Amino acid sequence: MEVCIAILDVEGMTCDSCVKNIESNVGKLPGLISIQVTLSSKEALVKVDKTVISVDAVAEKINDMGFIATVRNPPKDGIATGPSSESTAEGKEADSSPATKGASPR
Ligand SMILES: [Cu+2]
Repeated sequence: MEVCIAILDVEGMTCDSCVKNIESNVGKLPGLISIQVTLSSKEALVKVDKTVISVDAVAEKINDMGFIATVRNPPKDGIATGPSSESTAEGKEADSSPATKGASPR
């Protein structure tokens, strides 16, 4: 069991029964640990066992019900964090080579 928590943006909810509807339908999915839908902020806090079900599948289920659900924080797959880690590695390389060159002449 591997717990994954994600926030989904859910468009199209108009009242409290939409919220109940999503919570009860999505709550039946195997692997779903908990779902908490907030009407005012149009979001759903979803906790799943990702060895059983993906967050994307939960979003799909909500879409099937006539809403528009998008995953706000995609589960870590390494792609989203690429640019920031790349710039850090570059900075370290640029730092270390001038330091070694500068140290030997003196
Ligand atoms: Cu409604």
